[in-house]
Amino acid sequence: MAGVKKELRDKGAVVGASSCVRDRERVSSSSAAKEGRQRQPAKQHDVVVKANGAQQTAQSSCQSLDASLEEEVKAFLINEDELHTYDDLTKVSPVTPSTVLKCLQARYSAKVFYTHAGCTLVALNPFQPIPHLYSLDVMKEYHCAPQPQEFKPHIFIVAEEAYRNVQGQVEPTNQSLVVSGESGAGKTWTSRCLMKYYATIAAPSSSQKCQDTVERIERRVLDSNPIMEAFGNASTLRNNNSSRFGKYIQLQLDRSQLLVGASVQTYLLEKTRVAFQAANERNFHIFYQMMKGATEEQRLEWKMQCDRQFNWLPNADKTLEEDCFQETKHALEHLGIDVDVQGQIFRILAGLLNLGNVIFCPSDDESQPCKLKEQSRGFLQNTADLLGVPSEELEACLRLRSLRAGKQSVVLKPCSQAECSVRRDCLAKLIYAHVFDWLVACINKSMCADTSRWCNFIGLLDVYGFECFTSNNLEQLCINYANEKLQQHFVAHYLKAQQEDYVSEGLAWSFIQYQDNQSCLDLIEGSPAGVFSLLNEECRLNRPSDAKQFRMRLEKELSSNACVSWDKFSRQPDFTVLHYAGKVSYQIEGMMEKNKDPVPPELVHLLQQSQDSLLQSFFTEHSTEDSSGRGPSKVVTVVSKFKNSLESLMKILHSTTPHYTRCIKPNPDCRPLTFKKEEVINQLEACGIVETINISAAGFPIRIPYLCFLQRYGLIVNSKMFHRSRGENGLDVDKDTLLREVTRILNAVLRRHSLDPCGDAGGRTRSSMVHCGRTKVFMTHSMLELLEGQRDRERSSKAFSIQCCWRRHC
Ligand code: AOV
Ligand code: MG
Repeated sequence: MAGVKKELRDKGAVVGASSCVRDRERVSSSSAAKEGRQRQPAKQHDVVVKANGAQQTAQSSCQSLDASLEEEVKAFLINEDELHTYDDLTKVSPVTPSTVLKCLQARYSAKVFYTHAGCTLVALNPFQPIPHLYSLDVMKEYHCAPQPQEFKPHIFIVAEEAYRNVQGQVEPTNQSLVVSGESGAGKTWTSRCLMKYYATIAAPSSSQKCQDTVERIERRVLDSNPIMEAFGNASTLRNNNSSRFGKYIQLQLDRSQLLVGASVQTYLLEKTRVAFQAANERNFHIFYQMMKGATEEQRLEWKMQCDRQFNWLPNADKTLEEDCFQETKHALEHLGIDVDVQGQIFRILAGLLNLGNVIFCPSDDESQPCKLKEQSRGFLQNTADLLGVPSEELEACLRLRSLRAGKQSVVLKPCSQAECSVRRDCLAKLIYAHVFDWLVACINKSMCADTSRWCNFIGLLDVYGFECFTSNNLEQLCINYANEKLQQHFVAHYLKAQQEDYVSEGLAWSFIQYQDNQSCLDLIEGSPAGVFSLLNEECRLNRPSDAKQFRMRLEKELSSNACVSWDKFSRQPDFTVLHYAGKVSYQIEGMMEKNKDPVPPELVHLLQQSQDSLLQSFFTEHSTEDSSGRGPSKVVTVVSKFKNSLESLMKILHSTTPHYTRCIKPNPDCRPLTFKKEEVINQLEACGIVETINISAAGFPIRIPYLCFLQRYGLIVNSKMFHRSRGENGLDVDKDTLLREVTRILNAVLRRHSLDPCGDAGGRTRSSMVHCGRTKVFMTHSMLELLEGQRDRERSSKAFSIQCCWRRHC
């Protein structure tokens, strides 16, 4: 079937670019038996799409469910023992949030974690390792199957479909696997599985020459995970291994579909975490890994003795699986970062931990800069030693601000206690962000193949999931904005596009209501009145930021948008956004500063003098152009940068064929095998799963232009037009004639399968399997299979008669 789809696609047909290849069920009873599945009820939404008047003759008038099937549906719904057998939520009937929920719950109890939802795969997080679910044998099984869609739903079906989609194209068609879901739902886990899958199945066999290089690449690709997770993930209230950055990995494939390289693009690391961790949360894993995994010698060198308490290392006693220093070190080594360079990185990070213990206290004399707490002096010295800078200069940078007085002279102004702490935190964030970016650059250098070696890619998107804490600030606004963008991409791609195509093709469509999140996006990114633009404007004014004033401004400018609300009684100025996934209140205090993210030039200057060659290289003139904070024209705010990077990501996503996986977190406490209905239904509704199911169930994933249809299937009725259309002069007939011929072919096939074109037979009416639009034939996969089967039979019988004729001649 993959080959057929490829051929059709080359001719401009849309052949289930989505993964909704699930309605092939009733065509062959043998395949149902093979799957060991029960015969499932026909789709309730067979009745949703109706042909317009002009094409009514070519359509079936039978739109209702077969009575006996209806009985079956009812019986099915009552018989809850069977619920877990439904592999595709589009087959649950009727599709309502409650039936979908029941089905998912039944499957979860039966330890079945994947379920199709039309064009989307729903993945429920088991919160415990499931032995054998992702083993090498399972991978091979899905990869080698002629039709993996017929196997149990699995993330490997999505992976395999994307892989075959790339393979089948004449024109390169890149693929994207978009994994979404809220924090802790299982996105990163799923991305890891996908990477393992491709690193396994896209590897060349041992007999191939390039084995050495490719094996190295596979290993590097996989090794990028523990590194990025160690430096970019942390334990939050929602997830012990929460991604604090977004990533899009492109797996580069050569002409033979082999993995030859990869590149990774990251999005907005939550660097504030290095200097601030909310109650019961932790810093990035790497710090804990160092603390737990260092040898005595290293501890001494890094000034991280066991009895030391570090302010920026809270909850160090929590034991997490993520604390695996050895694995991180091995991965770094495999990516070409040798032990010496690793030592440099760890020294820098140890410097940051020591910096966190540098505390200031107000000076007795107001004209004097505030002082260092006495206990902090040792930590300041440690920091200076580890960062390779003179401790007096480090102290001066933290306590004194230089101001230009006239053209030449510079005046040093003492900083307040609060300002000193801000400068300290800023230094830590600045350094950590550079370490992270440098690592990503190293990973890319080590994995990326030369452009001449690869021609297609499969992209894996794993961003931080939707978040709502008791206190939310700019970080959450950015994270949730990213999720809104992805939701819009999903809505635009599947829901809108499907419906609009039906309408433009003249098929009347009873529109299914779906939640469009455009107004929420307008609220955040709209210009000139949107939270981001107003925030930027406020930051440009270069005056001390006032949260209350800004809150008033927001209210004045944005109150017409229904997605924002204001709590007049809140103690802190805030605003509440109604996101597609729920309401979130954002604190305004501190938002402006975070958006400006100013870097005192003295800090950059200090680091440029560092004796540590690695640290110094991060701050060469060239690499600090944008971050030095010199001159207002150069300052690009955090939200502007983030918005731009997301726009580039969206452009890439739009240029690829997307495949969606929705991860669902079945309970808020990450407890194994615990299914909380309330929690699940909120996520299903928020991400539009129910609407997706409705549309997919009612829809026709395959669309073939008439001429292309005639050229492929005309031989079934020995059409004269078919022969002409394939001849040198092509075919020159009007649309109506073409439509009549197409209808003739469809009727012939349906009759041969005892499916009355104008009536109801065998539970499937023609109208539920195929429709003729203005320029294309719309059909289900079942119909495609019937046509293909018939075409094959015609071709072999013709080949047989030619052979006989040839033998007679001989
Ligand atoms: P996330 O990526 O969606 O959250 P993760 O992928 O980190 O969530 O998953 C959270 C935890 O759930 C993991 O650490 C595993 O313990 C468990 N888990 C997820 N999927 C599976 C699975 N298929 N089998 C077994 N355990 C699983 V965030 O990054 O916070 O948005 O920012
Ligand atoms: Mg994650």
